[in-house]
Amino acid sequence: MIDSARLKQAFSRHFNGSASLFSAPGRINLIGEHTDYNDGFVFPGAIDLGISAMITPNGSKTVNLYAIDMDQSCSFDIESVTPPESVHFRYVFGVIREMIAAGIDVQGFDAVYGGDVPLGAGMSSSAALECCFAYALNDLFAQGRLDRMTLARIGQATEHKHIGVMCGIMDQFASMHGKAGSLLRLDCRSGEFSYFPWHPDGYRLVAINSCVKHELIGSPYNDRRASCHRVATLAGAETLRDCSRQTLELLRPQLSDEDYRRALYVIGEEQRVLAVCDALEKDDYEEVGRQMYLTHQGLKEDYEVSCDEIDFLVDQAREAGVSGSRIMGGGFGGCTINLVRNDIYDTFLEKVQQDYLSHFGIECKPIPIVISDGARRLQ
Ligand code: GAF
Repeated sequence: MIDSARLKQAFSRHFNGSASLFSAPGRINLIGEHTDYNDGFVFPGAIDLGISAMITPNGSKTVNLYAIDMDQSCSFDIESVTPPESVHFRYVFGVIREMIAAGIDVQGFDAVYGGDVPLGAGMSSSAALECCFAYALNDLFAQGRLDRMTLARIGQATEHKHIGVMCGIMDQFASMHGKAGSLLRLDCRSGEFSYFPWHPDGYRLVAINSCVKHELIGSPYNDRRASCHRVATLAGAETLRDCSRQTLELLRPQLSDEDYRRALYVIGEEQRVLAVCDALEKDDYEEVGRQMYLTHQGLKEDYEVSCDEIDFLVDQAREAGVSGSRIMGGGFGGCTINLVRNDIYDTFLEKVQQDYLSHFGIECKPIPIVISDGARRLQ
């Protein structure tokens, strides 16, 4: 997380008085990609990178924001329904609108914020920002009245209505419910979840940021969602959660090849999440890794959300004997998530960084994963 001394310094440069400190994390996802908006299962965990904010009510009707990482300021009236020009500030604007819609009497405030979760890397920097502000405003203006799931849904509604990304609930859910040392399995239909202690003896999780930026705003993510919806509707189901492989095969003559392959991936991914849960019960991390590679294959060939740089990183992992590797998050660049045996960890990371640089002329960045707590007040 960003150094709180840096936040405090920035706060006193821009505003007066003291403020409370809040933070919310980004996330990883072990398996269960693009299943959340299909009412399926996901397996995320919060990480030790995120967004922190110093916030104080200012007794007026004006919101004043300063984003450290961009060195940019923005002010707007709490009642304003005109979104700020900069997309970045629309996340906070959207959270405020959605909190007010949920009945919270949000008043003017001053805030300084920044973070260390890499932007556009598939680690949910935007969910961290939404959850940090949703948590803080709930604490400051509603005495914590809204529960964490409601706050997660406020973050999701912000994406839908103010950013234009029709995302599922996974990222905001993980940022709100994370627990140090545990992954979470969420049933996105019922909202039920359980914590899975994550102590893979002999293995480590590491993300590798390809440093190629994905852009979910615009159509590719929403197009995938629309494909899933078309197939589900044809199957007479609300979502693909209720569409079996057999039904998909029966419908195949009526589907475009693209829609067929999108649904094939999602239905397969549902099975893989359950297979990973079984493997974890037996501490069988080689099987967990095998399922991760299968997920990548599906995301690359059928869901088509990978890219050359990411495929290169996954191929390198396989060649080095890494137990599991796949693209993580929405796709179109970003990170791979890798399950690596301790004995090959250092040599793998050294070689993959060298090879990536000589192949693409870009540096990739390994990010060791530390499973951490969800959104919270720090001071
Ligand atoms: C993005 C979305 F925000 C999530 O809801 C999820 O669909 C993910 O892509 C893919 O699993 O992070």
